[in-house]
Amino acid sequence: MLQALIFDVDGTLADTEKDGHRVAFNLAFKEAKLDWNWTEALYGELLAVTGGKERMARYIDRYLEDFSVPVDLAEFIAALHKRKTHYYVQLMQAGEIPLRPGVERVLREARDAGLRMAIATTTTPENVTWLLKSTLGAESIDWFEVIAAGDIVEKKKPAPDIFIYALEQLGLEADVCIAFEDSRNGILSSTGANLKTIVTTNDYTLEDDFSQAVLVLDQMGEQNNPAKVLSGSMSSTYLNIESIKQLHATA
Ligand code: XBP
Ligand code: MG
Repeated sequence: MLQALIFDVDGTLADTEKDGHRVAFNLAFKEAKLDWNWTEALYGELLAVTGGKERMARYIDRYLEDFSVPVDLAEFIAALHKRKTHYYVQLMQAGEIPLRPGVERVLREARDAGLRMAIATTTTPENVTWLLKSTLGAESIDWFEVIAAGDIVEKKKPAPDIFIYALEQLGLEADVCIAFEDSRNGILSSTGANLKTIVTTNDYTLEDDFSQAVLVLDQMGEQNNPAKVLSGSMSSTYLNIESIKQLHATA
């Protein structure tokens, strides 16, 4: 029997990457007088690495030829990342990024159905709480029994550690839970923790390999805004708790 839903955040609950994280990185670079500019296309490449600090480290290592690397690179990156988080939180506070279609409804239906909920994400914890606060109100933070985020585990997605941590905190086995993801790194992480996984794609992840997913949709959708099934099958025209329970039971 299905007991809990475990959600990724970036790309799954909201389209935060292009107009959120990317913009915040660029603001932090500008403030630090770095002439780095992460375009939408470049950011798509950089998303191969999860974690903002790890992403900057990859950029310095692979994309910059003439950059004189600071003696304490980790400290340099951590300071830059702190400013990036500051700008990202500002964007959330301004309510710049809405939840994706169907997300709020699925969360509310899950609560009404008595399902437990958790979050498993690579992003910084305060980014998650501010997204929830700005879209659903401060009380929504308590809808999630566990918010597993950021540096709480050593190895970020695609490693399964963050989902394993969320399961441990819930005190549940993977087979009574289902995960929601949007990316290849995400599904590698969730299925690595033995979780059945429903994927909603976005512009950055449309071409990713989701062969391990129990269902791939373009969005959760709504009654008046149907989801497109990209792989697998669903009995309803949009994702609801009944269809999630059915997928969990049969997939
Ligand atoms: C999200 C990420 C994060 C954010 C940046 O991946 O990769 O790195 O882009 O967040 P997922 P921070 O959706 O798979 O969890 O800068 O706070 O690390
Ligand atoms: Mg994601």
